[in-house]
Amino acid sequence: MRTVTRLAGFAVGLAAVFGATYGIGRVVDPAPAAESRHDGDAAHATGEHDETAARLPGGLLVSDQGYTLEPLDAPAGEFAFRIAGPDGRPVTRYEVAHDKQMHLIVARRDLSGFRHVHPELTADGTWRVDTPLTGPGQWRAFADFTPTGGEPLTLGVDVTVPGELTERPLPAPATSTTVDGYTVTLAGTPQPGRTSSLTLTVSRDGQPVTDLEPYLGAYGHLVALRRGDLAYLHVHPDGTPGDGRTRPGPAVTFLAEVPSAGSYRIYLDFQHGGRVHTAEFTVIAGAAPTGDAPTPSGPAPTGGADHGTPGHGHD
Ligand SMILES: [Cu+2]
Repeated sequence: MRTVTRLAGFAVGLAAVFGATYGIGRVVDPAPAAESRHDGDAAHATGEHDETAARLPGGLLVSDQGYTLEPLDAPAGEFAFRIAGPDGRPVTRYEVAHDKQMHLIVARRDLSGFRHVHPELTADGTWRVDTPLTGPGQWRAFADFTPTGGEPLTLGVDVTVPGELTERPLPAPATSTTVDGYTVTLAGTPQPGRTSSLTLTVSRDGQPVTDLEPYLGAYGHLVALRRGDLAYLHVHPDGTPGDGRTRPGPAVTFLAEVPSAGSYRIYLDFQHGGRVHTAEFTVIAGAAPTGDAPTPSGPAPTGGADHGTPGHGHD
């Protein structure tokens, strides 16, 4: 067990360095396809790394603004990490954002297995949580936090869980899915470079759900991960519970801006019946918008898994 843990930790280090370089290269390089032969030059082609980091989407860097995400050896069944601060010591003081000092989001690199959990902080600056890594594979862990005296940050690190790996294909884009007996529909398509409205509507047994419960200070939380590099976006709803205008469902509207065209997996956390549920969608940013009207959304190849009926989802 110890050996496995150490090996996994070593792999984490390698992946983290690679991930950071890759993220910088992607953004600095104006023409990735044409320039890809010059990988070796990309890292030192510019002295603007700080500016570059400021423009990057969240979650691509393991270390930013002096703060570094460090996974730690942990007993089986537990995930542990710390945030090293600019002085190299573990950070022990954090601001509360959305009811928590630390939001830990994990997903496999194939965008399956998403979990959003809240670790416990111990006095020495170690964060611990029952492991959300639910099976073998290459995982990305995102720590979303605000250190006291610092800016909000999302740092990301790769974590390998040994075992037989089954790569899951990204599900086809869809505007409806089901989870735990709820049907969730999505209206709106994110467009790169500008704010787009995404409205998610929750129903159960054909009835709109009008008594969503606040979860972390909102009726919904939306995380989007970009296919290919898992760039991270955390989007909050337009309106908060108790503001006099925001209703507890069935619709929750988010204002999202994605950093580029491409495929994204979006994850909606909402609470009802005392439990948190997560509805997942694949969306293609930059595609023709899907309006509020239930128009057929183009050719939409659904791989035969969807029968084309509203409200029908799978998995
Ligand atoms: Cu959270």
